Amino acid sequence: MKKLLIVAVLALSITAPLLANGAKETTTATSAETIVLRLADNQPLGYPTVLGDNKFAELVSEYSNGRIKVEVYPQAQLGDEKSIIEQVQFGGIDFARVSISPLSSFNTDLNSLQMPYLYRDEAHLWKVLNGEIGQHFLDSMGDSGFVGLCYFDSGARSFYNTKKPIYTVADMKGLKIRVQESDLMMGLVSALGAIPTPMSYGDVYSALQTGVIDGAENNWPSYDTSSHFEVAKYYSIDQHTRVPEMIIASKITLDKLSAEDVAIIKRAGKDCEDTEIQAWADFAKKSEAKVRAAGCEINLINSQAEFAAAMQPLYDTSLNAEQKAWVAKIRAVK
Ligand code: GTR
Repeated sequence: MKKLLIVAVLALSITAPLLANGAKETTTATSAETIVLRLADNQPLGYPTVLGDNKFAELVSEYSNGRIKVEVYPQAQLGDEKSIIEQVQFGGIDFARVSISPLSSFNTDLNSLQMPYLYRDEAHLWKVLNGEIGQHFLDSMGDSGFVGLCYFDSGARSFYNTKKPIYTVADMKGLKIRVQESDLMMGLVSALGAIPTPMSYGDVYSALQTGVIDGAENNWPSYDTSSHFEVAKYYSIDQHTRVPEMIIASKITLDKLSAEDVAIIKRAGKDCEDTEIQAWADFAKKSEAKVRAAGCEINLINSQAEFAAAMQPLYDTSLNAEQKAWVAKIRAVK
């Protein structure tokens, strides 16, 4: 009897680590097979994307009658954004909510969706993402080992720094600006005469504090929740990019599931978008009010046209012919 127990325990400890990465299946005598999957996000609890992730998990559970459980790991618990993406690619993590900037290192076609001053406004962005173009880019993730499930809002990004307000392109000259790990973002900052420094999000606060960098760029909610506003108080609204975010699934994970379960996951992905978009609108307003009340010096740049003109060469240098054609299609959406 004792021997049997030991064998059982041993068997469990051998199979558990194998199953811990990717689809984890637990079977009990009475319940049907339960599938446990993990979703990573580098934003904190309560952040709009994490609320969207939680909705996704809730819907997956609801649509599968509790058979599929998605565990959400916020706050970069499973690693920084780049390493999360790599882990999803290799099936070590099942899902991640990520910005498409670092994701574009894995699928450069995504650059077409995040070019500077590409969208006329938020409404234009959502018309593109919710239409055929958006679907095309979700589907295009397959070649790099992902399945794109849905888009989340992340507003518009602007520059902030520790030194001075930015009004003109000349004001950017020589500033060391942290960028996400993305060639496009490197090029964008260089085009303004500043010095791009790629760095993971979690390292930016201390780099600003110690003067390793002079500034960075982000939307209101990230400027707020990262506490970067405490150490870089000049926020200059130039809104150079609107960078959609995505929930991606690991192709390796989804390939292990039944067609029915994949359909459940895709449906939950689509259906959780609205929760995040709603939460984003509220949160962005609150974050802006919070950083203003904290004494940040916030200004509008003099002319978006001047910034757009400086970045225009990127449309020639960082896109291939096919990607340029997608940009033209995006612009044509009315
Ligand atoms: C945020 C985004 C994060 C991360 C971060 C960054 O807006 O939600 O996923 O990409 O920006 O600048 O690294």
